[in-house]
Amino acid sequence: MPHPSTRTALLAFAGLSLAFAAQAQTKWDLANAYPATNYHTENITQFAKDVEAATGGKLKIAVHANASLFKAPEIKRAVQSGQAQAGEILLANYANENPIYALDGVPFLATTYPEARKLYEASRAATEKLLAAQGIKVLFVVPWAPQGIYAKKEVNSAADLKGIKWRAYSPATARIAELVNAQPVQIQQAELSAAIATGLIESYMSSASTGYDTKTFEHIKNFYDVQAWIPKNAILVNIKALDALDAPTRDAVLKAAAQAEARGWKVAEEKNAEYKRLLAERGMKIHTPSATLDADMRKVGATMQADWLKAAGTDGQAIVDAYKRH
Ligand code: PCA
Repeated sequence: MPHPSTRTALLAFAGLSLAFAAQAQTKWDLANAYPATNYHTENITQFAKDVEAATGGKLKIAVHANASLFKAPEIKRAVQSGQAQAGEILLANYANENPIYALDGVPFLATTYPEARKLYEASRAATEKLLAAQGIKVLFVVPWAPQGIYAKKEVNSAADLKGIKWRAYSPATARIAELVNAQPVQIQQAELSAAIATGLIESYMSSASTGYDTKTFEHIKNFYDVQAWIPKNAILVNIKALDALDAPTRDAVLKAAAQAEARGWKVAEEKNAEYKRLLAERGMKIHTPSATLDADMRKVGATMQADWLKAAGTDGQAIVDAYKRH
C-alpha cells in the first residue's frame, strides 16, 4: 500500500494524464463521395495517415468514402456548419452558388494538365476567398481526368446525342445535355452504377477513372476521348476546427496537404492512360472523336464560355485574362 501522499500524487497524475490525453487527441471526420479505391480517395487516405504520423496520433482523420457520411452535394455545407470537420467536394457541383465554381465545368477552356494547373493558379485566390467567407479553408485541390463521352450507341456528331438519356453530375454537364438536345438526369457518382444498370441513363460525360470505378463497361461500350475539360476536387476544412488545433498540429496538417496536392496532380496524370487501358481491357471501345463531333462539342464549349463570362463579369474576365497570359 503506497503512502497516502504518494497515492494522492499518483491519482492526481492519472487524472492529469487522462485530461491531457482527452485534450491532446482530436478526431476529425472527412466526408468524400468517391470509392475508396479511386486515386482521389487513396490520396486523401494517405494525407490522413501522414497527419496522424506527423502528429504522433494527436490528430486522427477518419475518411468516410463513397458518400457514406454525406451525399456529394451536401458536403460543402457539412464542412461549413462543422457537421464534418473536413470534406472533399467537386468544385463544379456548386456552380449555382457562384460562377467561380462554374469555371471548373466550362468545356475547352483548359483541356490538358498543364492548362488545368494554370487555370487553377489563375482562379485559386478567388475560390479561396469565396470559401473563406463561409468559414472554410481549402487544404488541397486535385484534378480528375479529361472528360469524354460515354454512350451506348456510336456517336459521330452532336446530332447523334439528340433525345438520349444523359447523366449529369453538375449544372455544366446538364447544360451540355441541353445544348446537344439530350435529356439530362442529375445523378452523383455513388448512384451511377445503378442508374446505368437499370437503363435510367444511356450516356454521360466524365473521366476514364469514373467509367472504370462505376463498371460502366458492363453496359456501355463506347468512350469518346473528347478531352473537353478537367474538373477538380477540393479538400476543405472548417476554419474553426483548424484554428482549434495547437500550432504544431496545424502546421502538420498544412504540410501534409501541400504534399497531397503535389502527389495528387502527379498521380492523376499518370493514371489517366492507365484507366483508359483498363477500360479497353474490359471491352470499352476508346474512340478518338470524329472531326464533326469534336467541332460540335467545341461549339458547345464556346457557348458556355461566353455564358460564363457574362455571368462572372469583370472578375471572371480578369481570371480568364490571367489564365491566358501565362
Ligand atoms: N468523375 C466525377 C466527376 C468528374 C469525374 O471525372 C463524376 O463523374 O461524378
